[in-house]
Amino acid sequence: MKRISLTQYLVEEQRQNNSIPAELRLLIEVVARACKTISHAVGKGALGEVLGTASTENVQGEVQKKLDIISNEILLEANEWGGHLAAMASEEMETIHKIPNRYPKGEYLLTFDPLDGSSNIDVNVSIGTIFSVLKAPEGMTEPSEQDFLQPGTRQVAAGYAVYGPQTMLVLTTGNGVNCFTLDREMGSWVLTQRDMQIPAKTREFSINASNARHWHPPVQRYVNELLAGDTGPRGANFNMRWVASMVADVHRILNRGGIFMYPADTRDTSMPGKLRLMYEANPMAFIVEQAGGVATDGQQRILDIVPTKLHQRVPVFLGSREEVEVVTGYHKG
Ligand code: AHM
Ligand code: MG
Repeated sequence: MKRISLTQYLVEEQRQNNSIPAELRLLIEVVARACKTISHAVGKGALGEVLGTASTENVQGEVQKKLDIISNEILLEANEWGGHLAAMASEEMETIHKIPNRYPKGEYLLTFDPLDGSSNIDVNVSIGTIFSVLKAPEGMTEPSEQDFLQPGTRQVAAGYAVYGPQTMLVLTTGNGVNCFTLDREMGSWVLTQRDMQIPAKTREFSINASNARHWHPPVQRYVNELLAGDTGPRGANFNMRWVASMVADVHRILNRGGIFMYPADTRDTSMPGKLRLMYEANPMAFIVEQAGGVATDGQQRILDIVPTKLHQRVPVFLGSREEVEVVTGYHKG
């Protein structure tokens, strides 16, 4: 079988669809290379002294893991010097990171969750990196946080890497979703799945059920109906899976369907859900829609939300079209 590398895919995509100009290709390749480095560190585990907790907290008040910090550094360093970016923003940094003056600046903005699924790092369960690419607003001279606050519909690329039994990179530039597997011996990304499609129907759902008592009525109703199985109102049995790494749950859904939910709940109204819009919900929503799925916050399409804060949180319902429509309908009703 002829192997198609990430570089060849990006070059051919530009030739055919004019959708990946050279600077964007460079950006994607640099992010992919950084993910390779992170994958290597993840794979070393205790041998690389990368496991365990650092003595710091991030802007969300979460204790940082050593790998959170290492992965953030790897992405920053890899992306600083190429001339393709104006600034970056990360789950692990309170404010935006401007490209230092010693390097040329480009027209793109990059946001990322450097190491998603932090609670799984030390127990050798799949984790990942999520990223989103925006264009800097026309005429921007000095990048500010405000320049990042664009709705997800403006993303020009998004993707995630999952560090599991295999390391994979799933990418969209707005023309479908493709998956690349890391050939660890050769050190190259090889195209292994073209045009991924999420089945519209599913019998599998994904939610952290330990929060059930805090859920709002539409989520209670929806999940209770699924749990009632073939004698309940849905007339079918549903299976449940929760990895607690969004990358791994979304990756499963891309491959065999399913619905992923991280709703807002009654605990803290200032915290609508757990996941962050700019570098978790938006890139995943872009990928899911490009694969024929749906992503909402219960009320509206995630990609239409106009962000007001860099680290804004949103409720997330995404995956197979029919199920996301049911639970979104319950919210609207
Ligand atoms: P993180 O970015 O700090 O790792 O948090 C996000 C993760 C998601 O990957 C996952 O879906 C969720 O948090 C799991 O949350 P919980 O621990 O409530 O199950
Ligand atoms: Mg995360």
